[in-house]
Amino acid sequence: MDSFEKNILITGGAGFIGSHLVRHFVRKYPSYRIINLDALTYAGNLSNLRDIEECPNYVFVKGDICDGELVSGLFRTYRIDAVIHLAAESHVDRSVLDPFTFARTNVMGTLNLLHCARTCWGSLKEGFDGKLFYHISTDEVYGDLPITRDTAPYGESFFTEETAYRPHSPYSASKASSDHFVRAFHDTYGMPVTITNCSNNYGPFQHPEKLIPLFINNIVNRRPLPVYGRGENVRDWLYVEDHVRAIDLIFHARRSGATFNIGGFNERRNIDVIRTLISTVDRILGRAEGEDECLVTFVGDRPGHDLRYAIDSSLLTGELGWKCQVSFEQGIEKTVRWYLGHTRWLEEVTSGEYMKYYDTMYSGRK
Ligand code: NAD
Ligand code: TDX
Repeated sequence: MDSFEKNILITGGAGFIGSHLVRHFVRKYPSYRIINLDALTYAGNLSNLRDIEECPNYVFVKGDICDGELVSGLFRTYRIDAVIHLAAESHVDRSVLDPFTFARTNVMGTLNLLHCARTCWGSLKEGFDGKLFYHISTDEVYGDLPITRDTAPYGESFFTEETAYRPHSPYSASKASSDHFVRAFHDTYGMPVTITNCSNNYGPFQHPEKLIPLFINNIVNRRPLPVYGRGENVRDWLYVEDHVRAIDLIFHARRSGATFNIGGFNERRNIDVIRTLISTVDRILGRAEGEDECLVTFVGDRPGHDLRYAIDSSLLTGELGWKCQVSFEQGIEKTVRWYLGHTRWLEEVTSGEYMKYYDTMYSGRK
């Protein structure tokens, strides 16, 4: 049990970013034991991690971050040294329909993890020495930015680590609240914490409720592409593996109390992202150029739709030397090819079939 150099609790490791992070840590750091705690909601899928599930430094636990007894038990059993907390309800549209679920998981779940960490670490001789609670958060906590130019970057202003919080959606309000709790545990109890606020991720294993995988799937199947409003909203896109490399660097930098913004300086209007997806899918499938442009369907806007996100990540690039390695063009090519090659995964996720499978296979498995 204690032969591992570090025991790291990663929450939400069966989700999109979490599964990339778990794989990265399990493979790159065989001396760390990774304990993946995930409730396997509709967004969690263990087939994202099939290639590492037999690794000796990997443990999966199906459970809810709101369950105090379970989480405290994990801290004791595995002598957790660090938490990288990703488990969350993550889809803005769902938060509009059901804000309570977002408050429960994102706010109360985070508070429960903090409380268990504090209680467990506080009872040790060494206290908080060598410990870290790292919270993975979003740029959406800062609200949105104006669009003042017609070409990228679409405005003069960017979110920095000093930007005041001004969340608009129930999702971003819940993430903002959880960030505040994490900082409160640092300021009040001296818990070593780090927070990162990242822009929109994309890549393999992202749930097809989100823009990029949803639209790839719809283009392939020639279904309408529901563009909210006029498609003029701007997002700052980052390939998921670049995010994971940033998390690795920041985790090991151990800057207690620090916040870093993570973004690719890669702003795109939604409509331009959609046109890139159409041309990429059509080219790879050998369809005539522009053939699927007719699928674009402008629909009613998302309530409270944030206009523009743009991250200034110069603190991270300057202080820790992080650099985005995958360009948007490369990332989209890899992502489209991945989804085209994983139609069974997409079918399982869209039909909910994977959840039935894991209910029987994994419930109670540790
Ligand atoms: P996701 O929805 O793909 O995955 C979330 C995971 O959390 C799922 O595996 C789910 O089963 C698990 N989960 C949900 N509720 C849980 C609970 N109560 N207990 C235990 N597990 C639970 O999300 P994602 O896109 O991978 O995002 C991961 C984290 O990164 C989130 O905290 C999100 O706010 C943050 N983030 C995401 C993005 C993005 O673009 N996707 C950008 C910045 C920050
Ligand atoms: O069908 C759609 N049509 C559409 O026009 C969908 C699903 C989205 N959109 C628009 C809304 C946004 O402007 O595309 C943009 C991206 O939408 P999402 O993929 O839902 O992402 P977003 O709302 O920007 O939030 C994402 O990035 C920040 C993640 O879901 C969050 O978890 C993360 O914190």
